[in-house]
Amino acid sequence: MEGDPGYCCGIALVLYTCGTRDRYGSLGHPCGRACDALKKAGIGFEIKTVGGYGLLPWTRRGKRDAIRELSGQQSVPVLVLGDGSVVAGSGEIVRWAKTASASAAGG
Ligand SMILES: N[C@@H](CCC(=O)N[C@@H](CS)C(=O)NCC(=O)O)C(=O)O
Repeated sequence: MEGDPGYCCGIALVLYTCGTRDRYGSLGHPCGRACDALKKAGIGFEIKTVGGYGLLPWTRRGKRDAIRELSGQQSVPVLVLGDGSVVAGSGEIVRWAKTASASAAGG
């Protein structure tokens, strides 16, 4: 969305999550927490899910290659900004969302 922090060159933000997507954010699910923070900050984004489960490593085979290429590790959430830069991990994404919304508000 034009005007959103992180939106660049006609490209929206993409948040890679596990199959649980944006659910259980307030209950501490990392992908849900990242989604909650972006929504609270009024930042538009598209969710793309990746397959596989950490507890069943063989289920991830070939399904986290894009995440590894983007972030050098294979866990999600991973946020890709419109200019191609990458914010990895729920804590970093929450921090980025707070800072981005504060700067958009002129603070
Ligand atoms: N410390 C990380 C943990 C993230 C995490 O555990 N993500 C899960 C999905 S919600 C995951 O990708 N686990 C590893 C896996 O499924 O391979 C964060 O808070 O971002």
